[in-house]
Amino acid sequence: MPTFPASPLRGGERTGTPAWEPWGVNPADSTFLRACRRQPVEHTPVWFMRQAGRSLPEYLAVREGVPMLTACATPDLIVEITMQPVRRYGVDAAIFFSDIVVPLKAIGVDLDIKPGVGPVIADPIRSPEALAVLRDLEPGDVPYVTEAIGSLVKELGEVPLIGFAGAPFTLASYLIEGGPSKNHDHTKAMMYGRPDLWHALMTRLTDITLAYLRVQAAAGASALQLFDSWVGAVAPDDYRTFVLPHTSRIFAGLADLGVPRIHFGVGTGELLGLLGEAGADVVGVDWRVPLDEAARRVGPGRALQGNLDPAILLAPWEVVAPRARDILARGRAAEGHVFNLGHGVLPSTDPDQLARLTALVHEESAR
Ligand code: 1CP
Repeated sequence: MPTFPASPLRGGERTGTPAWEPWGVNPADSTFLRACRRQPVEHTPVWFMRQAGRSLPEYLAVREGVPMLTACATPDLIVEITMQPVRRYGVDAAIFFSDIVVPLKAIGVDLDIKPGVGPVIADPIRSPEALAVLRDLEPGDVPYVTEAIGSLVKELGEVPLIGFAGAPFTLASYLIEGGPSKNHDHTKAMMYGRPDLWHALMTRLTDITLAYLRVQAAAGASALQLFDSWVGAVAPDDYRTFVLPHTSRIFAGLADLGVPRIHFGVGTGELLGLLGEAGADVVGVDWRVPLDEAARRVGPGRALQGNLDPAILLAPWEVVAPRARDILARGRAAEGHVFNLGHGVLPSTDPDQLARLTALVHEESAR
């Protein structure tokens, strides 16, 4: 099997310039980007976290025999898989097909994505010496990202493309634990017990994440989502001390790009105000807090994204429809609302449910 390709490009070219203009079709007026910017929209835009992937037969077909990290480094596959849910559902945004550990792999961290498990790190980072592996990321480290985004922007036309990265806390958890974790024990042990090492690690990850998101915007992504999936494990005071300085630096470091910045985590009900403070334009909300209450907690000046429990899609459509209507109604309390799930699509989801949900959101939110 091929491994991650060598990087033929080097250097800092192409960072910093949003690149959707050159092809003459500009998604800037799309419903999705307008909602992110809290501008009036004709209908509530909708996309689904993990909309590409194991719930789609066409995904399973193209992934057959191809390891996940190989798929993430193969532009033709990235383009095809990213387009699949756009073709099937008519969602209002595409999300770049990749994984949060791709930039770490690209700078040389020894890791793999194991089927049915997730990211596994060969040498977990638990000492100052181990930090040395986390060098800066340069655009030339991820030429397949730049190439795939360039092709996608042409193919998508006026449908915006969301670029993404894992947030420092969530990346740190994988790097310190060595893989997926329920309680993040080693992660918290470092955070509480070795704050200097913790902040040094978070600072390295912040630099890498910022550079990686800027590469995606330079290549043409028209919004950027930061996935801090596991940060709900942290209490608010600890978030302020150990996480907020780093996520704030990421959002501040993207401000000049002019693309909407989305900030998402799971189990973040008690952190919503702090997520708003971190500086994103849109705060993602999981299914545990109703959107009208989330709007109150996040405060003014932010749009919201969410928040149907992905497990509801496993129930009959008669159960799904009123839940979706309730979310649309509560979403009106926010200054802008992007309909989404409260976390990623579950692998056993029937794609027809997502097709019907997309249609319901479009029809019933029409102004
Ligand atoms: O072999 C396979 O098919 C691997 C399954 C898989 C897939 C399809 C993984 C491993 N990642 C992905 C794609 C992926 N990862 C996307 C696709 C784009 C889309 O939305 O369509 C995205 C956005 C991610 C991001 C990601 N990876 C997150 C953040 C989002 C979230 O769901 O919270 C996280 C936490 C990961 C880690 C990861 N990668 C893969 C798995 C199974 C996991 C989770 C492991 C765990 O439970 O800790």
